[in-house]
Amino acid sequence: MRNTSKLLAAMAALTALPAQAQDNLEIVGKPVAHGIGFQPAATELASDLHWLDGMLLVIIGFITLFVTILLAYAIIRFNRRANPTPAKFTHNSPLEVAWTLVPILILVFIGAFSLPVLFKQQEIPEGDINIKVTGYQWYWGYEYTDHDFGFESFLIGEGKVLNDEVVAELEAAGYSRDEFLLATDTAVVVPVNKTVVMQVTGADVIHSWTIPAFGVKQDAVPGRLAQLWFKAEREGVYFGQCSELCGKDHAYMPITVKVVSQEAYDAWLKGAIDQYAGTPLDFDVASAN
Ligand SMILES: [Cu+2]
Repeated sequence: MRNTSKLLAAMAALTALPAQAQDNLEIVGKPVAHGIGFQPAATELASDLHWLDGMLLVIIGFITLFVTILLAYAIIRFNRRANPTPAKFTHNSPLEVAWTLVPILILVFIGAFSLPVLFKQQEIPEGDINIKVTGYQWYWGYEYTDHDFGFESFLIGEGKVLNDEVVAELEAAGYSRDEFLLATDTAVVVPVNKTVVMQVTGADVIHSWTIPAFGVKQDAVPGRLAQLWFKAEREGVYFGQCSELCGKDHAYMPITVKVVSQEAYDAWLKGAIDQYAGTPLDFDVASAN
C-alpha cells in the first residue's frame, strides 16, 4: 500500500515535468559484457543488416562444411596406402565449369540481397529533422540546421578516470558507472519514428560517426559533406563511439543519441532553442531569406 502510493507520487512528479521525460529513457543501444551478438536493432536498416548477416552465416556454414567434407574424403580415399597408383589426368572440363559457375551463382545470390540493403542506406530520403555533425579532436559538434542552433558534446569524465566525482556526474545526468566512456554531457535528441538526416564532416582529421543499433556509420572527412539517415523505431538511449582512429583521445569521444516521444522532443527543442539562441519555432526562415 505504502509502496503503491509512493509509486503514484513518483509518477505524478514525473508527468508534471515533461521536459525531464527524456531522462527516464531506457538504455537500449550499448555494448554488454561478454556479448558477441549485435546490439538490438532500432531501425529498419539495422534489422536488414542483422538479417543479411544471418543469411551469410548460413551460406558460409554450408561452404565450410562442404570443403571440410571434401578434404576429409581426399585424405581418406586418396592417401598413399589407400590409393598407391594415383591417376595422372590434369583436366576435367565439366568440373572446372561447375567450380566457376557455382561461386558466381552464390555471389549473384548474395548481391541480390546485399545491394538493396546498401542502396537503402545510401539513398538519402527527405529528412524530417536535419542535423550536421562535425568531428573534432576529440569531441563532436552538432548543428540543428532547421533551427539554426548548435552545441558540442563531450565525454562525461574529462579526466578519463572513473572516480567518485565522475560517477556522481554520470548519475546526475541519468547514467550509471557502466556508461562511463559512452555517455556525453549533451546528447543528440531526436523524435521516434521520424526520418533524421545527418550531414557528417570533420574539422581537423578523419573521424567516424556511428550508432551500432541504428545500423549507420559514416566517415567524417574534413572538406567533405557526407550523409547518413535513420528512422529510430524505439525510444531509448543509444551509444556509439568515434570509429576512425583520430589521435590520442580517439577513445574518449563517444556519441549519445536519445530517441524520445514527439512531445518530449518538442519540449526539448523549445528549451534548446532558448539555451543555444536558435531560430524561434514561429520564425519562418524560408521567407526571411
Ligand atoms: Cu575520432
